[in-house]
Amino acid sequence: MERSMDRGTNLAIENAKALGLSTVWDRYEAQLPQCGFGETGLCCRNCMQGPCRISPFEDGPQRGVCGADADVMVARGLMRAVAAGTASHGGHAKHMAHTLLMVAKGQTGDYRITDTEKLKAVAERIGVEVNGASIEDIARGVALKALEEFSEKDSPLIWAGTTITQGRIERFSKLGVIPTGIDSVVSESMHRSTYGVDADPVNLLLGTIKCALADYASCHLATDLADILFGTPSPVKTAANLGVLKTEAVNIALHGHNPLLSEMIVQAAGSDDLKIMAREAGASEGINLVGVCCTGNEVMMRHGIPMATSSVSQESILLTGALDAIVVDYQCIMPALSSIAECLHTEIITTMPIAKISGAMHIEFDEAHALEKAREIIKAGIEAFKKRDPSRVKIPDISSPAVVGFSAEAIINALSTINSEDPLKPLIDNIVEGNIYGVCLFAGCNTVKIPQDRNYIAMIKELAKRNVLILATGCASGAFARHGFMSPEAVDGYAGEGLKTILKAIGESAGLGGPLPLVLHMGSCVDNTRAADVAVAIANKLGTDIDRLPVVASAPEPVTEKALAIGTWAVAAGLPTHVGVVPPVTGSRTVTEVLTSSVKELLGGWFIVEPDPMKAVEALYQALTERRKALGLKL
Ligand code: SF4
Ligand code: MSK
Repeated sequence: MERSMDRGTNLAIENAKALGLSTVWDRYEAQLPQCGFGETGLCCRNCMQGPCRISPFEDGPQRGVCGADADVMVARGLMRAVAAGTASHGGHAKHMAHTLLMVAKGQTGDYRITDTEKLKAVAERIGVEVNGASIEDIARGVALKALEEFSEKDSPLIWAGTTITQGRIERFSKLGVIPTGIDSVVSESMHRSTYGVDADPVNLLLGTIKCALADYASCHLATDLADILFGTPSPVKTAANLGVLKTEAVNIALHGHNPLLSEMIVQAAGSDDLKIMAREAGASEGINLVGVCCTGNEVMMRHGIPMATSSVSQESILLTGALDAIVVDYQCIMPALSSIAECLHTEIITTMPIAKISGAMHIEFDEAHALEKAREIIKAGIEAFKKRDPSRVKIPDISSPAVVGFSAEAIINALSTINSEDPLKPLIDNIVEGNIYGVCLFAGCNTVKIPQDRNYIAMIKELAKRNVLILATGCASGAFARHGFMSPEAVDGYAGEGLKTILKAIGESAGLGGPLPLVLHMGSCVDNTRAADVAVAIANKLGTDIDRLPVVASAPEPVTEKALAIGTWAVAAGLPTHVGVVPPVTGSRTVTEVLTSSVKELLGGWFIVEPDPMKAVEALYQALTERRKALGLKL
């Protein structure tokens, strides 16, 4: 089976073969055929009377030992997956909030408030007094309110209630799915899906939506606090693919999710003594930082650090033989990195007490001494460089230029160069006229189950040709950036006439010296809420709700439980949401029917499950057309 559409990844796979090493694709093939019960969600291990399996055929068992049927089993499994995704984003967000509180209390000298305007805007939105208060007091107020979001309260989550439309709030209230605590809803989801609690599939699905809305709140919170601490992104030039590694530099990859760690490493890498140390070790070009996955997105959009690769191909960067260290925090880090590193000189450096990998070096990160720890990590990279075997270095000469960093604020700024009084007007006018037929947010991962990037490439070519404006986050951004779709140059090659005209007009008026890129990079996975902010602003301005706008979402190659959580809140927000891998729900007719059809009546959004990229384009385009028709817009 074809493994990747990325030439850089394919060359790295060749290196793996030559070295006798296995990659994620070999391990996937060794798993085939995968278990049909697991694939359809018909396997339960929620108690020790199991594992129980339900036969998809009539002649086998139709209930587990406790009596749970297929619908209950599948709905409970989905709820647990969404709870795990929410716990991950929640952990990330809580980490940010604790650090912001440390900054406000003066307990760390290494972090500071970078974007005071955003701090004030968030404070005002969530009801923290700004007038007459010092920056530290405002930061303390915001951090404390953020931390309060995690435990059970007697009021809705502020980060959900203050960032969505009134229409959504009313729908969620009617359905009883408004979350009142991020950690508490995760805990509630684990409780109600355990042995002998909730046995009503529809009730379980409503609980899953409630949990996903807590995921939305934690993502939004994480994005807000990252901007406050490290700055709100604005467009910056960079490059992507394995060719961003340098033979003559100490190459250090930043992988994982939370910018709290990577920002400090970026800062430390700029210090003269470490640069000299790298040169003295023989690296004439000093220290070269590159990004992977969502940490890669965070440092790419704030500092222009190039993106080497993304999720499924994370081993490839080691297989170049030129990576000296890879430093990780948490989420989406394959344990396999450590086995690959055993045969190469690369130092795998874990940093979080909750995310160690056996065989890796552990340098525990500590926000009170963040810069010192970052320097220690870089020094470990320089030491590893000394052990590099030059005869094994094979860096594919492949990289694509990209312009990244389109936060909601950056988009509004660019639009305000056309209409400073009413920045959204040019965007709305072009949607009305059909120059922009609709908007599609691409999110999510790469998976072994689809040749890497195949769906992204096929879908963007077709959607851009049909004048759909493309936004991207997470590893979707990595895919587009590695293939050159995140560059202004791609506009002429792929955009339809209407889209081309508007991207050129905005780019030139915003002083970018050319069009906006074909894909607007909005950041990491938690930054999907940046796209939601734009949709909410448009809906509010038009006095309507998100479920009426010609906006859709797609995760064409999803992997993680986090992707399921995000997909579920995208549906709850009212978006037709495509997934290109069939999630483990097809064992239940009820669950499948609710998610792909009847949820539309309740929330306006629904899941489109379609592995074929061209059929997915047709389904998304049809959804955009239906909405344009309903609004009376030009077709
Ligand atoms: Fe089997 Fe029910 Fe236990 Fe699940 S909870 S393992 S279905 S007995
Ligand atoms: S890193 S969740 S593989 S997008 Fe956010 Fe990429 Fe998916 Fe992880």
